[in-house]
Amino acid sequence: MFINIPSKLEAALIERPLQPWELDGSFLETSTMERYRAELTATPQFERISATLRHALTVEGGGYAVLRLGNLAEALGTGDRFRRLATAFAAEVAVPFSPFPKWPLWKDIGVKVDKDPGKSSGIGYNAFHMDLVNATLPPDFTTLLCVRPDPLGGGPSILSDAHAAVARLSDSTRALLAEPAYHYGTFYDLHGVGEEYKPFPILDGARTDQGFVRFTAKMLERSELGRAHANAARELAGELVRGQVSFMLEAGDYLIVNQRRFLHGREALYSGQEAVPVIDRRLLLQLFLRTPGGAGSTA
Ligand SMILES: O=C(O)CCC(=O)C(=O)O
Ligand SMILES: [Fe+2]
Repeated sequence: MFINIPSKLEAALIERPLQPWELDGSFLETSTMERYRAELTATPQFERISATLRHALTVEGGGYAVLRLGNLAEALGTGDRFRRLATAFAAEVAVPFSPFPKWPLWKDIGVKVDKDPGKSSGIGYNAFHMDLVNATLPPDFTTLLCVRPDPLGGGPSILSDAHAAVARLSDSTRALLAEPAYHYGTFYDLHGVGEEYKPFPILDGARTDQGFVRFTAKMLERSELGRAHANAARELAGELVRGQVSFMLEAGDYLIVNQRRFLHGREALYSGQEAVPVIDRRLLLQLFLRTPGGAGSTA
């Protein structure tokens, strides 16, 4: 689901700089959200685009969207003015927050050639996952703002409908996935996402069309799992790949993913990243959102 910004709205957004944001702990302050909303509601068609965005993220079968902010990035640069606008769009969906006390609201995801290639900012295949999978209250939405795509042309994003993938599995596989037999990663000094969840079930049981599918295919390689549970998780990983869509994020594209619906990942960057100067490498900015009053609310 790609959402273009009408040129009249682009022109109005370029003319109307937003004020810096304020934080209340790790969450965007309510007064900032109200101020941004009041400013942008006065621009032509903003409310229509905002409604289109929310619809794409919550409609049956939906769960992700790409706002095409490339012309705005070109006009404003990718510094504060542009980030405030992206923050204002994000705030139309839910409350922006940073779970990492040491990071600003937007976290850089660059390219590190010596990191585990399959992890965030690595150069390899970043397998299907949800962000903060081992927290009791993962962010409702994860968002990625593309500042620079891979100059060598690699790294398309991948998305897959998690509940559709689960629905294609057998009852016995689903029963294994509903057992608290899975674990992944470390949990240290995180805000606004609850407690460490270890071990966790991938499925919440009851209904398959709601709630998180608490999954990361990275655990297949990096966590020690029992054989039957690992096989069930591997089957789910296979179905996610079978149902995937993939597309390249361009400069200024803003991908928003409803973590209760879709899982995300990224294909490998093109080989030869070592030869690309750090300042020219792919760069994304990541921001998380919390639905106020939702199951995950801590505000
Ligand atoms: O690099 C990407 O496109 C995805 C990164 C990602 O999913 C993450 O860091 O959690
Ligand atoms: Fe991610």
